[in-house]
Amino acid sequence: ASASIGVTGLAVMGSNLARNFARHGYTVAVHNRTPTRTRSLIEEFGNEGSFVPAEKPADFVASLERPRRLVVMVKAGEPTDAVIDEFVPLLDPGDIVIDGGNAHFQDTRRREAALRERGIHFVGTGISGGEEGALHGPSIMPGGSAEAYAALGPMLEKISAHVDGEPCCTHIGADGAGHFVKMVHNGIEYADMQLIAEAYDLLRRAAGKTPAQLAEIFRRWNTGMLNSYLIEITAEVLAHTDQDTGKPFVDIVADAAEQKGTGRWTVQIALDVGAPVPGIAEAVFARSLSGHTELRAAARQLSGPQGPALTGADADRLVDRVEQALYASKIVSYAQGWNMIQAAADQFGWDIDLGSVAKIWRGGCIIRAGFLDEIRSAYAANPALPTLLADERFARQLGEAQDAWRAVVTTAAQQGIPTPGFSSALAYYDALRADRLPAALIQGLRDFFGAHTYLRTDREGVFHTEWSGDRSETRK
Ligand code: NBP
Repeated sequence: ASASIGVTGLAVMGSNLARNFARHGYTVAVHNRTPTRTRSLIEEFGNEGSFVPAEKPADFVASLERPRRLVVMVKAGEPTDAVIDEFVPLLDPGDIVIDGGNAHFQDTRRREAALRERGIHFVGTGISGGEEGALHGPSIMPGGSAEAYAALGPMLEKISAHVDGEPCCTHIGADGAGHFVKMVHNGIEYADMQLIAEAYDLLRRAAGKTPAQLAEIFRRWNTGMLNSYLIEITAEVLAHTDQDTGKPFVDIVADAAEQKGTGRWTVQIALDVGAPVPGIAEAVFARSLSGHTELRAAARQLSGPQGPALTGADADRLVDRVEQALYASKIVSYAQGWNMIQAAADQFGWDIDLGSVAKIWRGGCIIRAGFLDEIRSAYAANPALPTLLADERFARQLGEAQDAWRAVVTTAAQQGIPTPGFSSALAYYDALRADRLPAALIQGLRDFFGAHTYLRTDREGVFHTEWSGDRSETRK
């Protein structure tokens, strides 16, 4: 046995991760169901470090030092179960199976429990950053036992991205915590992209900016409070010209956004854990709506507002306002994501350090941004912060942005341009800060038609009004 770690599943993610380990000086055992992938990894990149290729699972396992560390990097779902079933009989108590795929956290909890019975550690690990991240340093979110992390964490930390000398990898919490946090990362990524798309749409249609001008605007924004990877690549995509037609690239791409499922999971599971994430939900539904070409075709003749687009100083003012609205809405969607992580941690008994989640997303992952340092500081100042919106600094920034934010939502409505992300974020902000919500009326209606009862503001107890009788109130 000579390899410190093994990777099975050598499609783009697995082979890049294996190369990343090898480039950091680890001897890496490599295996893939179809051996041609293993061979081509060795042929193309074998000289980058020390690899031990194996075609048979038994040889692969035999080449690993103990405790064995075995990274599974295959398609999530049934393929992951198939690989676990194939390898587990070859392993011994104390060995560590790491699932780096995009698993559903409930699958991870199930697998962790099953392997724990056999004395084998299962580390469900979120990995973000796409193929480039896997090769050059991703953000890594491992779940599982503290004991497994002690034997594995230093290696993962070494190959992760680093910001200010700190690794973008930390032990998230027990069983499914790592995959849960990775899922919320992807949900926030959906929300970020939706807000960026709304900013683009509004400035293009309401302020008449061209894709080339917008590329410049996003480039400028990337030097300010919005500084982030997604803003940076937005400028790149908007500046790109289609080589065939000479048109802006953004104009030749079909306007139906696809999704692989982690955004949808985030929303489904948010409902299960009782965490309101309307910003992420709007982003998932906006993608879904964009793909419904039959609905869009049927509704195309519906009338819209007549008003002309903004010009001159008005258009430029809208640019500045949209920057503010984008930032404020971003704070709101991150607050929703963190709130969801906290809700799940309470429900599943995970001891998650909310500040360290921000810390490990500062580099490597798709939502990496300077802004995450501020989230980290907010939790450092108050680890029990109930919502990011209550942090003094964020509260001040939201207060400063709100006039521009409201003007943007107004302009969008007047111009007939959909901005579900901006609008819903503003509604969330206004709902949280409201003294009274109309939920009181909803409770009254529920009691009227279904005797669902209500609580009172002034007295303990559960009450019902005899709506169909004398309207007297009884305590239940
Ligand atoms: P894919 O998700 O396309 O999976 C391909 C790999 O799974 C191949 O190695 C394939 O082996 C193997 N595999 C399958 Br499919 N069924 C198998 C089975 N029954 N038994 C054994 N192996 C099986 O690869 P990927 O895009 O590299 O992603 C790997 C994981 O990383 C996924 O879970 C993905 O969600 C996650 N992820 C991807 C990204 C990204 O940017 N692509 C980012 C973060 C996480 P074969 O060669 O024999 O067919």
